[in-house]
Amino acid sequence: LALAPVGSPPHSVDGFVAAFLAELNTKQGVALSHSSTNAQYLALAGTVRQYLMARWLETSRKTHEAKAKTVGYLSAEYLLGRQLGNALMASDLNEIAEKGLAQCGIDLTTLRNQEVEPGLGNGGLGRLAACFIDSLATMDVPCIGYGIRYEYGIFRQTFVDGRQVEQPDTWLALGSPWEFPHPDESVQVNFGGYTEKSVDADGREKTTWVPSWNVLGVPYNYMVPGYLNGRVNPLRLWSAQATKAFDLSIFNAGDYAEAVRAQTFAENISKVLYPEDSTPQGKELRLQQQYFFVACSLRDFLDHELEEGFDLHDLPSRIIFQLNDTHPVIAVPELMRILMDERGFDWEEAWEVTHQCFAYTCHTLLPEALEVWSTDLLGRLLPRHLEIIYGINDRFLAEVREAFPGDELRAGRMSIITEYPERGVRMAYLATVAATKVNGVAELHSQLLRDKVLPDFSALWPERFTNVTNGVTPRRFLKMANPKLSDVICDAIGSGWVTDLERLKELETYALDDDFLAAFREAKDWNKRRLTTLLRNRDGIDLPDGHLLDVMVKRLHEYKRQTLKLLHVVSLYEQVLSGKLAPADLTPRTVVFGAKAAPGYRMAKDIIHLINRVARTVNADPCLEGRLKVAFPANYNVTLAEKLIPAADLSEQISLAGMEASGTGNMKFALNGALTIGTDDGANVEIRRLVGDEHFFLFGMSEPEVAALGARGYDPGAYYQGNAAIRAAIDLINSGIFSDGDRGMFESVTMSLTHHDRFMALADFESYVAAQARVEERYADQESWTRSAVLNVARSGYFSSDRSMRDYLRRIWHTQPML
Ligand code: 26Q
Repeated sequence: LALAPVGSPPHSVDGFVAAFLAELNTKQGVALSHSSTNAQYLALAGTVRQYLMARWLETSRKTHEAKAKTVGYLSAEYLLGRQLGNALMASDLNEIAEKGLAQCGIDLTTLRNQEVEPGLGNGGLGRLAACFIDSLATMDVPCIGYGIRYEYGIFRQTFVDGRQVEQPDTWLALGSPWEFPHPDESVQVNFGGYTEKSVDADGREKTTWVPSWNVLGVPYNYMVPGYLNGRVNPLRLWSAQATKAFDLSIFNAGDYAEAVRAQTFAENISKVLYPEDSTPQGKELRLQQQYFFVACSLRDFLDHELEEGFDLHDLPSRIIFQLNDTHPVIAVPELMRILMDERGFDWEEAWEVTHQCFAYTCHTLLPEALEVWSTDLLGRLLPRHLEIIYGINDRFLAEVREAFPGDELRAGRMSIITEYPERGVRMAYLATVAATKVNGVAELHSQLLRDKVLPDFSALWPERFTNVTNGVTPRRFLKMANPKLSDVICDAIGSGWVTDLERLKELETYALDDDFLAAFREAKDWNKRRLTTLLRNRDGIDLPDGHLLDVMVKRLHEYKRQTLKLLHVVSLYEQVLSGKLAPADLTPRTVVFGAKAAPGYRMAKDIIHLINRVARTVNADPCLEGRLKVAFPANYNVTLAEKLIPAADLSEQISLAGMEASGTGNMKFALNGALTIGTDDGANVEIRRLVGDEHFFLFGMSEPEVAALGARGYDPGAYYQGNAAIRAAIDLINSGIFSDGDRGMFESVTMSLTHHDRFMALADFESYVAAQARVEERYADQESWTRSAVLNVARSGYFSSDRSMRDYLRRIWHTQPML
């Protein structure tokens, strides 16, 4: 008996109100008159879910029926941001919900603000995954996002006396209305134990993995709605639970307390997101997380997505797994293991299929950020996988020796196994050997990946390497985050840009239209007022009117050079203090920082402390006449980004050239009409090329210049001695003026700058200050500034994640939209 899938409530205010009240009464169990904001929010989410449900079921049916090739996006992180606004937008329910709720005496904005964002990622890489799955759904491409349902996402940052203090992110505490748990589709994941060799009836050697413990992966489905197109793809996040075997037989013999302890042990696996570190620590739990979600995901796809009896030799026609950095690379030996040990493939057959099923994206250039797992740990946790990795390496090195006979040095350099500082598996090498394609995330980054990180591999397999420049979803980061500018754009060129961002080009002619410029500026002012209200309520920060809003928001890392921005601020302050600069000659400016530091990254935390202390002193000093302010709202996240970015005038993208793989914040700012001050790094290179030199403030050394200076020997002390402004700024920090007279408080930061300065902030300082002077000059001419801002918007269509997805489809995945 084929039952039709459930229908949606009627797409009308009445239909909506009926569905909403039914949710409130029957699911939340409260009457409207007695309902809390949270109950109302949960009921609203449930209502919106009802509208998406029929599309979800229909998408799944259609995809299975077509046996379409699917993208399996494997990512340890998804930095989704709030769901409600996106779901309303994607199902065209905004107006209806607003009116319907108003009839119930409820303000939609209040309910939106009730939502705690799922912060299941650290920063760029996790947010990129979220943008990509949005674009794939919007482009009608079958995709399953696979990841981990962390019980605690990225920590909540607070400041205590200006220092970062982390609080657990309890995002699930008030309910999680966007997920559907499916305990019925749970998957068992094995760990530990040993392997056994035997010979089967045909005389073939067979390996059996005898694990020593296991956990259960419970899938939680999230709906990923395409924009107004009826498609709803799944995001499947795995949660770890103890299995019966785990708590009853292995750890205990009727000992209840021990059984509960074992349960906790299992559930720790998906307990908490690891904060990104400048140097990965090789923590066992992190490896458990990686294998856990990857094993669940492969099992899920093979057993639940493919039809019964599917011939796995044809697997590449049905799936391409995209590895979001090396975090999921253990999927490679896992698929090999399944094909050989469970499905009877021989090595060559299994390798052929595995190779075709994976592609790898690298997101870094910093050598210390590349993951290496000790063979000790791997062998203990996943003995069979380590054997397979050795097998992959042996065959790979044989190929290298054949291609470069006698070149043992090369074979040593390329080995997946390193011997120093201990024997370990270089996950980036494993990924590169396994993948059909390896890509960097911006043109410069992909070039440096080929030339500096993996040169031997690109010599061996030049055609394997490619670039796909990152992008951002215009739905969340322009239409939703910046409704005023979106209206201004729609009034001029219609609404096609929302799914075809290159159409923003049509705005170019409006850059000379006074009415358009006025409307554009009005939208920016509205965004600033909205931000002012938010920061007053959220942080007790007041933003002065009429200031240039200068924004640097991103994770705190030395290579990103928040200290360069800070030195500029300190230098301006010092010049006023010492009488070199009249306060009246300062361009009124508010510098906004937003940044989390990894909890174990000492220097990053010291820099946060310093920024807060500088802010405290500068903001309180009347000598500046209120013309220079520093704002550092705590806990920068997607929700805050959506308010900050649309309000910004100036976007700070000032990493040392060659260090920032791409950046994606840079794209969000340009798309929202901020001008960029930036180095020739990551995607800045492409932004500048597209928006034009006159509309971008370039400064600093180029990557080759950085390399040359490094080779000559860089001496930051010489810049400190030789540049009076640098010296005065650093001396001011060391004077104790920001630290109640304590001259040693920020020694770690100033000593690092003057003695090591690994990221050459001092070398770029003069050029940066000169570029800031050009900023001020341009900003003084509001008309010219606004014209540049408009052209930034008009020329940023390339940075849509829809375009990134088209590039992946064509160059890497070889799949098509279903349309
Ligand atoms: C690794 C091991 C142990 C614990 C944590 C980690 C870890 C987690 C997250 C390491 C790195 C990350 C995230 C990296 C990241 O966000 N990279 C950024 O990726 C963006 C998307 O491609 C780029 O735009 C940025 O340039 C890049 O820094």
